[in-house]
Amino acid sequence: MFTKLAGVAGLLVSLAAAQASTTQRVIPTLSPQVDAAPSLTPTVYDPVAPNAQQCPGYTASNPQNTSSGFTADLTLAGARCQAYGNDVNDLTLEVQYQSKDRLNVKIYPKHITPENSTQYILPSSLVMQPEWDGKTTAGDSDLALTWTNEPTFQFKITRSSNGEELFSTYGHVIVYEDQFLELVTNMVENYNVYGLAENIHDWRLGNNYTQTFWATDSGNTVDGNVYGTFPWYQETRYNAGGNTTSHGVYARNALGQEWLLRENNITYRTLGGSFDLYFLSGQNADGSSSALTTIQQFTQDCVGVPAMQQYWTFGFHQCRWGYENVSVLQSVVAGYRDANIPLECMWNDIDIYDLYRDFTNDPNTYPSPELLAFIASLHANGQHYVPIVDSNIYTPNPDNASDAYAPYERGAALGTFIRDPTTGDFYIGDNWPGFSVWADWLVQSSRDWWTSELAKWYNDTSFDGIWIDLSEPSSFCVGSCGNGRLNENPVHPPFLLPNDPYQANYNYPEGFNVSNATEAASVTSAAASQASYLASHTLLPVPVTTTQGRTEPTPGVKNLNFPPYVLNAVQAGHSLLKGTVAPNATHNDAYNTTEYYMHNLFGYQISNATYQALLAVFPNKRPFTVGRSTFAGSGRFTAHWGGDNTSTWGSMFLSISQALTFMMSGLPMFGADTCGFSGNTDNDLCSRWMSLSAFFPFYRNHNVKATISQEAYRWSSVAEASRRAMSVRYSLLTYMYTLFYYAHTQGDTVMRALAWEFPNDASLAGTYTQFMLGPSLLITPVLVPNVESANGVFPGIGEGTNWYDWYTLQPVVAQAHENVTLSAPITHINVHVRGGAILPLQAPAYTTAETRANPYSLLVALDESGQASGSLYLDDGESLVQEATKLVQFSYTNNCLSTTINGTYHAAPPLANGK
Ligand code: MIG
Repeated sequence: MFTKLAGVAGLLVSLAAAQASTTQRVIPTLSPQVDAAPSLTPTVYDPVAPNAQQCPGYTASNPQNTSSGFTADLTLAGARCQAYGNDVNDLTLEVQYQSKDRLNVKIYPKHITPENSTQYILPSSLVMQPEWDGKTTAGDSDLALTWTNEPTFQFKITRSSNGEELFSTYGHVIVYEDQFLELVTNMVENYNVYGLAENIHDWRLGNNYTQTFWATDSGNTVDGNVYGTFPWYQETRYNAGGNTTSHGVYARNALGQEWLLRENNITYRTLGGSFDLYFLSGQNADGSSSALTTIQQFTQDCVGVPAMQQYWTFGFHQCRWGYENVSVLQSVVAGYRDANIPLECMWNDIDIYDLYRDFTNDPNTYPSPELLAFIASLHANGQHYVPIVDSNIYTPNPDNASDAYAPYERGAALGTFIRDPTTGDFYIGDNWPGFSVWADWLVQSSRDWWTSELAKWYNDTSFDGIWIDLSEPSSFCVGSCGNGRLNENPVHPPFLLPNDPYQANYNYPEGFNVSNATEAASVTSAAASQASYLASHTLLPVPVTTTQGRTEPTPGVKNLNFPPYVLNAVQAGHSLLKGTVAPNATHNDAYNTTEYYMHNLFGYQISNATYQALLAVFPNKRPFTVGRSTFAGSGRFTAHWGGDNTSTWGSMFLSISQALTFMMSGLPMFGADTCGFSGNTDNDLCSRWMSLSAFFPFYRNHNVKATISQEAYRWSSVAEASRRAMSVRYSLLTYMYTLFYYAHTQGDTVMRALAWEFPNDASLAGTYTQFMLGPSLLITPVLVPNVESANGVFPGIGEGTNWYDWYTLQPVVAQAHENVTLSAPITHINVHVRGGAILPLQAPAYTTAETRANPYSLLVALDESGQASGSLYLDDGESLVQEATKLVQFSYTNNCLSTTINGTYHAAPPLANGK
């Protein structure tokens, strides 16, 4: 309470000080004019946009059987329609029964070589490409493809066993142009579709939703494109007779794209590339199908299983933008220790840098000897340290010898940065340090340079992992704005900073006016006075924006920066140029591949490069890297945080949905900025959020600069809620770790939707107010302000499932589908254990290492027939390749506990007792 009050008072004081000064502050040196891009009308909202379904479609001919399926020619069945690009006349269709549960349909230009390509076909060297298993044929597939030429080429995918139609373009044409692909599938009424991460949206996507994929740095825009691209969805059908079925569709294409979920159909559109569709049957050996099996088929077979994480990474992480110097870090570490709230890892944001430049430490506030001593003290206490690395590389002022920046010089000598096609020289955008360049991950020299820069920095900053930011990649101007202007460097970002005068943040969570009426009133009046000042003063020149009509397709020409199809992208003006490296920027590979094709992969590649770099710094240690922009398959290299959310109840709620979509996308090491990033948090929200995130795999509190502090010890109830939730989490660390083992070895999920665990209960189809951790724990969080209870259901009751309260071990008494009101005082989060589970536990301690050294105990929660089972995975917690592991399988039946042990890894702590 008092700290929060002081925080608000601080803002008021700084506003008063700012208002007292009559001189206007220095305007950023890089004018926002360079950020002006024409404003476009998104095609989905453009009343005069062409309807590509009026294109002629294709005719299939010359079908040829292959050992795994068949191929055919597709020929444009009429005049070019030039909807959003130049129609490609001749295509190849390739149908492959790749495995029993996976069918692949590829459509790509017939006359294509890398050199003359009018399309960029995503190579397997960049993104895993599922292949034929060498034995499956149409005859033994779960899936069947049928096609017709009446009136043009259409195909459908059905389930072999019962003819259930899973995907069908019947009634629609296929459109294939150099900058536009379109395909429409019919859908059942009121379909249940999930996935298409990354989105900030209800978990069940619904049938009135457009998912745009174009990686962008613009916060957690609800319903907009955000940081990541996972072009895959899973569909569930609650058929009559309680027979629920599930299947999945993965469209392997990295270009800017849009998925239009509409009543009775889904339209899939990309800005080019090829159709590379994988249909997943979701089928189990007994012929039934399920969401969890579909997810496994996607993760294991299509994009690759997620990286196994080091044990310590499951501890609690504290971060903030605005930790000014090493002693502030020290005081935060001490604050946690004094409050006895476990702190596993301390983070640094861009405050650490000298002039915002990667791989540097500010000599005044973060002098290396002091920082190294601080990190050594963390390590001595079993704690860890992770700093940020931004995706941009500062380009020094050539006219100022003292501005030299060695990481740039070394990269430039290798010619390793993305290029500006108009000059042939490096593409120079802008970011925190000023005019900047970006590494070209398509060339090996870039990746080697990255490894060596990180290794050098390690000498000054003995990190345990790396946080990769701004990997969309983010640029603060439009185009290669530094061309001819490098002598102005270092330019200041073309916007005001969170702690600049008149930029005070007066946002508080919903309900703050109820719980903190007096403070809320002063905040409101301070906000009004700031707003009225801003209304009559222009602090920054406003970018001049013009409106541009959509471009027309032109034979022989591809317009990369302004493709004829306009994505509904969230940046101002819907421009693809805004906020990032322009699509026409080129790479240094043999084909001078453009960013148009690579854009959505920058984050995937920088995470991959960082993974390799960490392996070089720490041989045979599982790399810990947390990235912002991700693509299907990124889970093999990186963890992910949810990006710039807000300190609101709505944002906290949506973090559950965001998490579930990542769980089903092969990237389970996910967590959201706990207590909220932008805006001020409050006691109520932060207590609930610290409790909620304790059940997310990646557990980190992070906060923007210049809002009130939100470390868990700042309020007594947040501190107590955190201690309690963490004691549950740390007791169960080995359960979480075992879940990761199954994710890593067989594509299992870690957090789980209730619908996945209870597939026959249609009432759970959209539920994300509650979720499960693995198969055995049910979490029922408080998601609204100023209440003392939480509502939830106990799935499976009446159908053989029973539940126990985690804290009291008392059985739950509830009716099937009953919306139960559970007591939830501010420091309490409801956790229930599913009957039938055996959970290995350890007494929680301050760090994961201390916890891991404690004796084990077992929680045996009997099901209705008096049985239970569970497992425990053990290894050294850090090696990429383990010398020995151990998997213990527990089972309890007839009043007798038995174990099966595989592997020889020796864990020192004994099994102490059970309950
Ligand atoms: O332009 O490094 O999402 O977590 O604190 C903002 C400052 C850059 C964005 C990240 C956020 C981080 C912030 N960064």
